Amino acid sequence: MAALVGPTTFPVVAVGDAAVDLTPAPVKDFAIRAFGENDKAVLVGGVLVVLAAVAAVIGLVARRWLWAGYLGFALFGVVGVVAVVTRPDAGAFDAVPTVVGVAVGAWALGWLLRRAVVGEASDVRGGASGEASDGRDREPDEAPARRGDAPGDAPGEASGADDGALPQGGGGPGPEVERPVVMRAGGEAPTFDRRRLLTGVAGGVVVAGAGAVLGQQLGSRRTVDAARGGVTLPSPAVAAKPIPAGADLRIGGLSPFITPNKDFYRVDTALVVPQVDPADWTLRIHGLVDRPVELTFADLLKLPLTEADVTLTCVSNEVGGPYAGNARWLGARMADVLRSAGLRSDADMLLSTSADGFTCGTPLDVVMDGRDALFAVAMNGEALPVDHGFPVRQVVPGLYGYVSATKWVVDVKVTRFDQDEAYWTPRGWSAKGPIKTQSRIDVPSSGGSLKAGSATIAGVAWAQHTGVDAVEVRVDRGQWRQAKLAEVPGPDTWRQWSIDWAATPGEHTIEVRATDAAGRTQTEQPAPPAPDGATGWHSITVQVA
Ligand SMILES: Nc1nc2c(c(=O)[nH]1)N[C@H]1C(S)=C(S)[C@@H](COP(=O)(O)O)O[C@H]1N2
Ligand SMILES: [Mo]
Repeated sequence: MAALVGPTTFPVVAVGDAAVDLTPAPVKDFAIRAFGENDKAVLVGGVLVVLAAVAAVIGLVARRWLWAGYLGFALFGVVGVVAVVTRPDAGAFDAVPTVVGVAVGAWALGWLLRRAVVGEASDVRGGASGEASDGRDREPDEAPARRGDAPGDAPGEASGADDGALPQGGGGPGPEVERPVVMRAGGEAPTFDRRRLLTGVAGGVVVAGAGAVLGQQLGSRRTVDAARGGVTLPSPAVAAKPIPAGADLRIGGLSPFITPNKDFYRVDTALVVPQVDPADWTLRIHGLVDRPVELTFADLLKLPLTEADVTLTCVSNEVGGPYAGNARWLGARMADVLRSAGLRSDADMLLSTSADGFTCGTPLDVVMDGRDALFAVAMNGEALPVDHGFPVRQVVPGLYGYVSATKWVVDVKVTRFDQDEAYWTPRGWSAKGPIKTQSRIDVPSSGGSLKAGSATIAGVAWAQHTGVDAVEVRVDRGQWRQAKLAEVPGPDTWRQWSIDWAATPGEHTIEVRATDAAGRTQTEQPAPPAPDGATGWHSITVQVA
């Protein structure tokens, strides 16, 4: 997509993205579970740690054989270029930042070595301690003893990633630092000055960091933020049902009925969020249709828009997990747009693609059955936040996000499940992902403690597009008791529930289960998120004193 300044043209991101795509599903699951929404920071950190380690090795080698250092950079560059140009949204042009980066790196290597090698007694270090020949001993071998981000300790320990680059460039443990590297004609044997090397590296890191920050500022982010601020949302042709006053029980610690945008969970494969300028955005509908359609953002805003309250949930959510959120969406009905293209009768799947190449496969019959499946432009009264898909994303009540909720959507191919496959399908997740009924205890918090006496147990339950009809709670495997249900505007949102409890001192286990409007009660049988969503009852333990 030429319309985008692709973040994946940056090699760190491209290598990270490639790592995301190549990671086996179980490892990815582990990462999502272990690091949650920080998994991206961990991954980028891991790539940087590996980079720093490789750079350190190149630096050490280059002190002996400068040509080997340059060769190292070249190999490095090849890895970066391959990672960048094999990204789904890449063109040959995208290799430029990597090539420039490697060239600058190679130049910096030469410069640093020249800077660090001190030949003459009269060198610039001067000052009180004039005798230069021992200048190198000024910093004894307190080798960069900061923290031991061991090279090769990939993603796991990224916390020190930022500092990693700095000390490592200074070379390894002491003795080696004393050894002259580059011979000069005549005069004294040159010496290797660690301080000059380190200050050079530090200067380089500062310049590079400032450059990166500046690049971000100048880049697309600013344009897109401005464009987002400039969006005027049309009023809906079909307004959402008013939210009943009793939809929010207003209990401390209980998830509010509407999740504020800033608190809404985020799950996607994007290491750097795609910055899509609505002025350049188009949505192409093609494939098994009579008349392919291409819509601009302005076109989309001119369509009659529908407003709907819909709870999104992620298939990766563990029982009791946080990957669920409820928002008011505004968007064009997917069914209207698709119908205008003329659907062929043999189609059964929509393969949607995001600006960064993620794909998603959605059952066509679900989108066409009259529910509020939207090409959404707004979330809780504002243009979609960039993290949540600006300028346009899909929202389909009743389907997990990975098979329905494409953010930054730019392309919809009308196709067949037996002909196309979406991103997660070959990675161990089911091709179809209807949401499984779930209930969650928000208060008291799991593992928490409370005072004996009258207490409130409360949470949310969801069975999107069917609706929640009952929630039951039991303590210490006693009798199931019916919880009080909050009101809901329809079947597509989660439903708050609460129940009073006379808490007695000691440790207690609280369990919850929901029954949907079709009379199906959640199964007790635990299942992990993969391949099509976790099952089982949410259970917590609390201490009452
Ligand atoms: N472009 C893109 N859209 C995506 C994804 C993604 O990885 N890339 N992930 C999906 C998944 S798995 C979920 S659960 C929802 C989450 O939407 P949110 O981040 O707005 O909560 O987005 C969906 N849309
Ligand atoms: Mo998801």
